[in-house]
Amino acid sequence: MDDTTKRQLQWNAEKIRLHALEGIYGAASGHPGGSLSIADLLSYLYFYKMKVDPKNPKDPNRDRFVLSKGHCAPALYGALALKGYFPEEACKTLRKIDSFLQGHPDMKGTPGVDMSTGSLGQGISAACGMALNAKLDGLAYRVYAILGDGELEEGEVWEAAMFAAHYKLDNFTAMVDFNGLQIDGKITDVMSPCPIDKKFEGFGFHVIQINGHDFVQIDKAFAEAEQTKGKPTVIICHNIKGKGVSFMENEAGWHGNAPSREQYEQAVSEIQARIKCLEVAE
Ligand SMILES: Cc1ncc(C[n+]2csc(CCOP(=O)(O)OP(=O)(O)O)c2C)c(N)n1
Ligand SMILES: [Mg+2]
Repeated sequence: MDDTTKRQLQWNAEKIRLHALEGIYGAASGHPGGSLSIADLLSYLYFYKMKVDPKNPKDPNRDRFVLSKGHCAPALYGALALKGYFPEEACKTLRKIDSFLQGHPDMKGTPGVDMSTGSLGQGISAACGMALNAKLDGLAYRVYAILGDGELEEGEVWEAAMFAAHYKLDNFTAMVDFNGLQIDGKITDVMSPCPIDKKFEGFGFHVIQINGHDFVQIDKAFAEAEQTKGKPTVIICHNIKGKGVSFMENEAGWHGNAPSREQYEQAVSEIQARIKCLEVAE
């Protein structure tokens, strides 16, 4: 990946962060920590990897994305708006009465959303069904899903994993946002899903581990996933919850709390400063 592409993806990730926070601040509710931690992955998927067209959101041949950790919808909405599925201004209407941007993704109301999610564990199951459909119908699309590391505590995740390996879903790539925290604190204190790599390996996955904020590593991992035949791939992304806002990073308290006005302004100024640097470097 060349430097210009990398900067463009970083720029999009920062804009996703801004849109996520503006929605959460406006709603005075939502999930900033986990939204910020997947902004880089969403930027890569929507602005580099996935074959999708906002003008034709229901194209049967489009790649599919499922946000299995649906509480991080504000980041997904940021990516979809930037991609052109709906106006960026709409991000401010998150969780408002009559808005099409609910607190969790709604495939019937929001253009570009492939699966309604929010009940943890269910998204990956639907994603595997989509991947099997591609195999049965001889379609070339690929399916991507992002799961939380706390979400791995749900038993349904492992039923889906068993299914994906059994049906040799090599067109399916799961990403685990391994940020070490869930709603109540450290995943290792609440109910440890570790070792995550060995578990997925045991369930028949090809396992890759990366820093999920590094676009070069992300790109290499996806190339490896595409070359892996006969089994699904999981990319375990060593991420930082709250990434990109100094006082939110690695703090479980920012799982599901909205910032005050002062905190919001501080967060925006940190992100805007990085956006400015990226624009100067262009
Ligand atoms: C089935 C189910 N149980 C509980 C919840 C409530 N809940 C929302 S987020 C969350 C913690 C998820 O942690 P993790 O997957 O690590 O998310 P992240 O750190 O990426 O925000 C919980 C328990 C839910 N959405 N679904
Ligand atoms: Mg987590």
